[in-house]
Amino acid sequence: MKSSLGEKAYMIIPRSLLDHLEEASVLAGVAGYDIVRVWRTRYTWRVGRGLVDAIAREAEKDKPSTIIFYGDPKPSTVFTLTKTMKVRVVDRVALILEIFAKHAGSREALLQIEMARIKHELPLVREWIRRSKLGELPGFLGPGGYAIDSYYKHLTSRLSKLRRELRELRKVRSVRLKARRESGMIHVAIVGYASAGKTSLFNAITGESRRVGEEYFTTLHPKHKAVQVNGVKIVFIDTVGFIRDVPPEIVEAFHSVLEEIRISDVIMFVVDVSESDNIVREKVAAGIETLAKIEALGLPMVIAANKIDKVDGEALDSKVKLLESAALSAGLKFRVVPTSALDYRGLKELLSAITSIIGCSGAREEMVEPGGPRERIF
Ligand SMILES: Nc1nc2c(ncn2[C@@H]2O[C@H](COP(=O)(O)OP(=O)(O)OP(=O)(O)O)[C@@H](O)[C@H]2O)c(=O)[nH]1
Ligand SMILES: [Mg+2]
Repeated sequence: MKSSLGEKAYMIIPRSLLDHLEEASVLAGVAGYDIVRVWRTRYTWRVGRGLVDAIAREAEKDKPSTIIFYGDPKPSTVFTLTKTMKVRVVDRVALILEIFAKHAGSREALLQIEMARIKHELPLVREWIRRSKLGELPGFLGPGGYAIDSYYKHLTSRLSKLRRELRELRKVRSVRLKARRESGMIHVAIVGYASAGKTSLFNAITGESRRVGEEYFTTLHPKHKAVQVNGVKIVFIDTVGFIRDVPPEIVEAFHSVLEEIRISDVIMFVVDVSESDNIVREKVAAGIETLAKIEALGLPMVIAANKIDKVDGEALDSKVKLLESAALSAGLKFRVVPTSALDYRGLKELLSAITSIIGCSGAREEMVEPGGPRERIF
């Protein structure tokens, strides 16, 4: 994604992740970078000497402010790139955390993201300290050995302070969550890969008008809205999108949102079925993996096979089969419902599936009542 206002950046992408180049560029764009050149590398964790020199030569002309290494470079690789190029180096985790930091919607989210960023930075700072002891520290990037030592101490003490503050905030939240459980209302967490159409479905069901968009991470803070379905009050929760290979730092940064998912009664898993079989398979696997990490896989799940307005009948059948087999092999209790948030197809069936999967409606599927203000939907 190009933006004339973005910071000029280079992207280094490992060959094994070339299929993800578009996703990487979208994320870079959302984080505010304008990618002026893309470099391929053989490894996900390092860059060969020849490539470093080639990049450095071009960087003399282009003068990028940042290099995004869309992989998991070792601290020593980041050190080498920074030292040779004299620019900031951002890896995949740091890039995603930058986006999250820009959009954090609550104090808790902000503190969690800061904590994740510090934890991610510590190994890099340790590498700088190690190199400074070896006398390799370049003078151009500011601090000498002593300054780096004290920066490290600053980070670790900030980390303890953040831990304390988050512990307090969690106490407040657990009181709120307990009240939520005692309210007796059914909570449905809308989850799924970034851009699958979670917010569009949330809006269609609840009559809200939250922002939707093609770019990833349009939604970063959750929103609750209650609607009446089959005489049952159901609270829908719109959440942040998943992405593949979510690193533990990022899962942790979203502890508060993910906990909301974990204590829900039903998971509504939105999948964009207009994409290729391979992409659908990969994104479903990424979603299942994230749900497993947050211990939410045991919950009943309704899978919304979304964007069917872009899929023909035969292709849809095979997509539904694909979703069913992925859910079966993950051992889920699930139902698949084809939907379109665009023309509202399948929404009535989606709501019926939700109420029946938790035993609220039994065979009364035809009795779905109007939900939010947009009564025409149902
Ligand atoms: N054709 C079609 N487009 C859809 C449908 N649902 C969503 N979209 C489009 O897909 C894009 C992403 O929709 P969102 O609702 O923002 O997706 P999201 O899952 O909430 O995305 P994030 O919050 O970024 O994770 C938008 O451009 C929507 O207009 C659908 O059923 N059909
Ligand atoms: Mg959204």
